[in-house]
This record gives sequence, structure tokens and C-alpha cells, in this order.
Amino acid sequence: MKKVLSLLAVAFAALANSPLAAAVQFGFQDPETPIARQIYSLHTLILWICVVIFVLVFGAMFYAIINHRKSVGHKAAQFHENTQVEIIWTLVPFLILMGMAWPATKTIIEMKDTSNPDLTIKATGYQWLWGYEYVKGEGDLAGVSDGIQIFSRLATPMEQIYDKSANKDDHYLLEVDHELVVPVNKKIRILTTAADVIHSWWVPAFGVKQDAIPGYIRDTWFKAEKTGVYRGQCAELCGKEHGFMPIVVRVVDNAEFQDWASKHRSDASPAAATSAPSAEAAPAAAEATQVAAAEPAASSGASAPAADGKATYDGLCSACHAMGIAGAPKFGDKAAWAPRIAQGVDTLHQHAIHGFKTMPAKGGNPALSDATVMAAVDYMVSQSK
Ligand SMILES: [Cu+2]
Repeated sequence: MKKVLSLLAVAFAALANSPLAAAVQFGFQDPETPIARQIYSLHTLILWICVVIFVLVFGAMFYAIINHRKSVGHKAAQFHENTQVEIIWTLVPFLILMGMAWPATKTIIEMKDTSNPDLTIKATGYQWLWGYEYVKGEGDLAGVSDGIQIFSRLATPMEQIYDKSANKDDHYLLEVDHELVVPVNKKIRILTTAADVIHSWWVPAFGVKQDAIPGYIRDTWFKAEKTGVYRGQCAELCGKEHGFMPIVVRVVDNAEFQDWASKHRSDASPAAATSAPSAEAAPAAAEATQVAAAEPAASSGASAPAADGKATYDGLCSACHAMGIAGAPKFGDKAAWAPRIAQGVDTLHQHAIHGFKTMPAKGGNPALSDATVMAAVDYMVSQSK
């Protein structure tokens, strides 16, 4: 029995550390936060408890079947009740369960303790992107990043997704245009919510997975101990592009975070200022940040981003309209556009703003102002007739 156990242990250890395991990504990602490490060791502890139980139960069963079989003349014992055995088989599982529940409960309580964060960020799930809003920094992060808003959209080019022969990036489907940037060794509290359906904010290396539910705010936290880039995904089936809304968190040191935050704030303000004449001042400011971030070169110019249909087309609409996928009329394709233009540009504006057939409202970016969406439509129409 001892031999079997040690053989099993060796086999498991060999498998877990083998290049094969690395190649097929066997097991968990390396845990990078205290909570993730606790989850990892809990997982390992409970796995081993299960292995031992499995070996003992099946060992006893096969021993009994083989050695006590009728063909070797074994006679069945005839007895009822055995208080001693009954106490043992009640007590042993009880102790095993307590041994698992105690550390598990401790970890869950720590996971739920979102008190005293250094930085609070709201993560909003949309079909199909993530929006981040830096709500509040505490201590030396007070006011550093407050108010910064980012929209984080899949950056993998559509050709890689729909063209099977195309070369895939290293981080295929796990790359975004704007990463969530956070400082290292700080307690980051993430508030999760959603604008349309239930999504879930999941970063495995942080040991964090929290549902994002429309109309509710839930929270979770992490404290990354190493700088670097960590990748996750939406973990709640949320529609046809559920697989296309990854999460990328860039953990940087404090000085770099201060830099990033001040740059991002100053990037945002001139764009917001130029969009001030817009009728919808508040949403336009938010969307100006978005367009400015998507098109850093274009936004540094004097033109008002809110009216820049080309920038919006390049940054958003082109995802489908450039190649004419998912039923979208192809950009520049006069034959495809003619019947649509015949319906009146007004109708096209309405379709673009409120959604039509396969196209989500505002191309899936609810932060855009109506004027921006209309400008993008006008640009596409002007280039396609
Ligand atoms: Cu989702």
C-alpha cells in the first residue's frame, strides 16, 4: 500500500511539473496575490485529501473483493450493528469535512473583506467590452486617478478571428486597446456592475471572479505583489461576443502609475474642452475621452472629436463594416449601401443609435453621444455612395 501511494505521489508530481503540463496549461495559473495563493493551496490540499480517500476506499473494496471471494471458500460474516464502526465512520468524515471547511471559510471571509481599499475602480460590463471608472484613491493615491474613465475593447484584429489561415498574436483574444492600469502592492477594490446582461469580471492569477449584474453593485478586491500584465476574461455567458471581451490588468510601480494617471487626465481634458459646445455636454465629455484614447494622434488636433465621424468609424464601426461581416454593409460598397441610403439617412441614424438586427445600439458603445454616432453614419454614407 505504501509503495502504491508513493508511486502515485511521484506520478502526480512528475505530471504537474512536466513540460507537457506547461504546454497544455495543466493546473492553475501561477497565483500572484495572497488570496490567489490561499485558493491554490486550498485546491491542492483538498485534491490530496480526495486522492487519499479514493485510494483508501477503493483499496479496501478491492482487498475485500479479492481476498474474501466465495471461490476461495470465504464465508460471509453475519452480524448487525457495530457501535464502534458506526462511531468511526461518523467521526472520520466529520473531521475531514471540518478540516476542509475551516481553512476554506477563512479564505472566503478574507476574499469578501473589501474594507480599507487604496483605490476603488468601477468595472462595468457591456455587450461586449469593459468600462472602467477610477472612483476614488485613498492615502497617497488620493485624487491621483479619480475620474479617469477607460473603455477596454478587444484588440485582436477581426481578420485573425474570421480568417482561419491568419497568424494569431501571442495573446490572441486576450489583448485589449486600453488596459486597466493599477499600482503594485495596493489594495484595489473593484466594484462590478453591468449595463445590459450579467457579465463576470475574472482574473485567475489574482484569484478574483465576481459577477457583474445590471442594477446591482458587487465588489471584490486584489493586491498584486508583482508588476506585470495579467489577463482574464468575462466569465458569464453574455451573448454572441462573450469570448471577445477580455480583461487585461497592467500592474505598475507607484511612480509609473502617477505618471500614467496624470497623462491620462491631461489627455482627457483638452478633448473634453473642445467638445464643450456639444448639446450633450456630459456624455460628450465621457465619449471624447474614449475617442481621444482610441485615436491619440487625431485627438491632439484642433478638430472637435465629437463631430469626427471618421475617428469613430476607424475606432469602432470598422470592426464589422470594413469587411462587411455579420450582415453589415461593407464600407465603400455602393451596391450594398444604395438601398439603405434610399431609406433615408435619418432612418440609418436611428438604426445606428438604437440598434438594428445584428448591430447593437451605438455599435456596442453606450458611452457615445447620439451626435457622434450620427457623424459616423454620415461619414460611412458619404464614402459609400
Ligand atoms: Cu460578458
